[in-house]
Amino acid sequence: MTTDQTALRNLAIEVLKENDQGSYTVPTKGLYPFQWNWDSCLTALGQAHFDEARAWTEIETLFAHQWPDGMVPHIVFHVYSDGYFPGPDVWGTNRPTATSGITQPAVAGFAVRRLFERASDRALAERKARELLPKIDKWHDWFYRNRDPEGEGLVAILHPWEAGRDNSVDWDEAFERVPTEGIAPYTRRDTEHADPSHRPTKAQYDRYLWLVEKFRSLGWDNARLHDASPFQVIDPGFNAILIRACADLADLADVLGETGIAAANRARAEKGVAALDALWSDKHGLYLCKDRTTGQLVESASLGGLLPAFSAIPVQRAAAIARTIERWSEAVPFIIPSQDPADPRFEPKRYWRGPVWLVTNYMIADGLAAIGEHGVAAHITRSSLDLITKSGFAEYYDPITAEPCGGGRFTWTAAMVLEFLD
Ligand code: 9WN
Repeated sequence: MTTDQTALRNLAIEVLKENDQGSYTVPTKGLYPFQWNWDSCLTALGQAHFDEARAWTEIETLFAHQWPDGMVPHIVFHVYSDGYFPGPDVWGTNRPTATSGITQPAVAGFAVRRLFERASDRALAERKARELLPKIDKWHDWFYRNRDPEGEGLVAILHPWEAGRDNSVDWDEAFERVPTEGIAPYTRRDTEHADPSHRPTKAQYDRYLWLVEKFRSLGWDNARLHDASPFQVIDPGFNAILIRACADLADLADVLGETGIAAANRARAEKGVAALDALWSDKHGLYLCKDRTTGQLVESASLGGLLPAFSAIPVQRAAAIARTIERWSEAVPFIIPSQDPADPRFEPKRYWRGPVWLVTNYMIADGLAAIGEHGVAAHITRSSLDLITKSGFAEYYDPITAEPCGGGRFTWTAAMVLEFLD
């Protein structure tokens, strides 16, 4: 490691420690004062670089709040704070420790396998992996039971916050069918912490809230939510993360001699990979979302369509994704933008409608390196580290100017830097 890299590494560790609340880490102070699901699992990968035990605790804490039906919520509201909206009172999930009522991308299976493989404390790793294995399996089972009722092999998200790509262009059409009448008056808090012109719009927030109120009126009964939701979108990125997690959990279960869990997860991954192919678009060189309520593919070339490179899709598909990233990189100096820069709906500073995010860069680079696309993977890594050097540990970045956007001193960005420097 060069002196500059060591300095960057130390700064990243500082950010992780600063946001550490003891047994969980907040994404950033102010804007996000609770524990978020996929943030925590990716954060653990960073923590493992300097404190393996702390990394296991991060994921353990999240899974201590798994619902009895198997869902792992997207937010755990450990300590009350009125700094974020919507808070626990709006969700009304009646959990012993308040949580939201929806989930997030299932990165846990991937993260736990990676932590296990790299662990230097083997005894600790084996104990923790054995404890987490059945919990993660139960979450995966929950996904396919509740979000794939017809057994097609792909799960639907019922709320854009589940995808973790809140205001992606991918949801625009489906959102037109989500009403806004009757929602309770509300005051946003995010726009006090971040530039409002970079955040989702009021029209989008109205719909986020309508869906929350609808699901709350159904008592957060997951057996009813899917069919009752006017928003059911099959996101290839979300599915690819789940497929990768199933495959990784299967491999981990094999090592630990848990053959039942291994077989179930391998079958889920294989069925998912086969089903994903129906979402491929030759025109865009990536996968598209499918709106389950209409059965139509969504004409939006986004990051969600590149993320399947993280899962075991056919090599020619992953290679085509690499070519798409190269094409996009001719239009913007920093990659990977979250929307095709040639799309008129591309907005370089508005959250998931154009900006670069290090977590998605990490997952795509990981998948491309695994199939031998080392050139593009190295380009993604370089671009990620250039952004940090120029603009610090921001939530996300403008792919044209490298401007740091959203929250500052951001946990998962710092965690990914430790991974990229490795
Ligand atoms: C809603 C915490 C989370 C990330 C998401 C990101 C953003 C929340 C918000 O922040 O979402 O869950 O209020 O904007 O979109 O991916 O997990 O960092």
